[in-house]
Amino acid sequence: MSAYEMNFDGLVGPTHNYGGLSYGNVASQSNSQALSNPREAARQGLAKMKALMDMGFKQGVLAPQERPAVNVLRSLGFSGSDTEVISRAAREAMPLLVASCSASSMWTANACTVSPSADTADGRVHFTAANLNCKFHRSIEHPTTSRILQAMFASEAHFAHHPALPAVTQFGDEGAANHTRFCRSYGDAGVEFFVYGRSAFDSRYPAPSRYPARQTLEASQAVARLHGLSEQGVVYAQQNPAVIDQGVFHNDVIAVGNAEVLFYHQDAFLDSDRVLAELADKLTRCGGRLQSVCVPRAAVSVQDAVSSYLFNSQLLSRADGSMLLVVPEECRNNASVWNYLQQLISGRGPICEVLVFDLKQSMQNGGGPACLRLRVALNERELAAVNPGVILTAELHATLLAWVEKHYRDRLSEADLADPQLLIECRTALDELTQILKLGSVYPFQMN
Ligand code: SUG
Repeated sequence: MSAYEMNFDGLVGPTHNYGGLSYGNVASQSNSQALSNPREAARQGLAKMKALMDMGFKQGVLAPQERPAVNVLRSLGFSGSDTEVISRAAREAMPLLVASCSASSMWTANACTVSPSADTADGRVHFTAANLNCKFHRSIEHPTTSRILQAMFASEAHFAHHPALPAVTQFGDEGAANHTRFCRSYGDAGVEFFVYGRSAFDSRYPAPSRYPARQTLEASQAVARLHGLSEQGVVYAQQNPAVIDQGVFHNDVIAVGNAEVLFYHQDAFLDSDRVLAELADKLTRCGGRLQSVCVPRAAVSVQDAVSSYLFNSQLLSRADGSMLLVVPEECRNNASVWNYLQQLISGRGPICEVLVFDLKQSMQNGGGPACLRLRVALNERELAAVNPGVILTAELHATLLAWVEKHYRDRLSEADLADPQLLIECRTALDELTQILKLGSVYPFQMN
């Protein structure tokens, strides 16, 4: 049976703003308080989805979340009518209002971890929503994420959904941003590669000293257990704490993999040789052959990798087996990165083409092409069981673009987040969106 990788991109929500909320994420911190353009952000994301769909890649859409999250503000003690809740939060605790307005669910690589059916004990596709508990504004995503995923992948015969892990630092889980799957072809059993920043219980693992390590080994192990992965089908690796301290807050900022290819920076992992040997060995047992493409620090420094987001790229298999690297515009603007890429595609390696997208609105918050998408490998039967409302077509793309033009503002400042009109605009837009994507009621405001 044929199998595919489908990318579900996050549709940028109408409150996209620069809140400076992610300590350890250099872009988020350096663009704090900048004026955002939610309409442009959503257009940029849709343009990428459309271009990849037009090239023949299977593309889906993941809906944004309800923001401002009035229910979250209520849980923190703000009371009264919805507009009173917002104005009280604005008066008394602006940082909480900003956090409850973040459109951060757009980075769907962090929505959950997905294991395809070929890898799991019960032969279903497994999803574990990520607790994202390192940052308050992201820790509030998972309940709605779970409802949206269930509305998209509803068939119990094909899909299994697990709630987020306990929301404590020992089980910090950032989802697919720290998870890569290697395989010979998408329908074959593969090797799932979990990269963590620290261990919660074992102090022998070195931890970064400046910035937080968001993912723990124990969280990755719990996800592998929940999904019923075999020991032979899993490799764990520790991220180099020195690169976390330089702004590599997720593994997908320093490495990307697809099928049999791992594209990574020389400084990405601790104990690189052992990690690569284990990956190669386990992939061989699945009938594959690991091809690793290491970018030496002499060619691209960690700093350039972080500012250009070279590794936060999508590595996609084309019909002829060669690979395409989808990178943000910032790679073209960085001389050493762009030179490296020119050499890469003119060489004999598996990566033959580079495609550039302008994703500046998302990039300014530390979200590149890879952050914006969740990968789900599906066989034909599973693909047929996906809610058709979320599968991108030319018609859906046009509808979503018109929906964005109708509902989104083209500028948003921190002060605007307290505007009671913004709440009405967002709810009107999201209510319409759930009908467009045929999701049913997934937002707290739809369930009261
Ligand atoms: O979690 N930025 C996100 C970016 C997530 C990128 N995802 C991946 N690498 N897969 C984060 O740090 C910034 C929000 C703000 O500052 O307004 C933010 O949440």
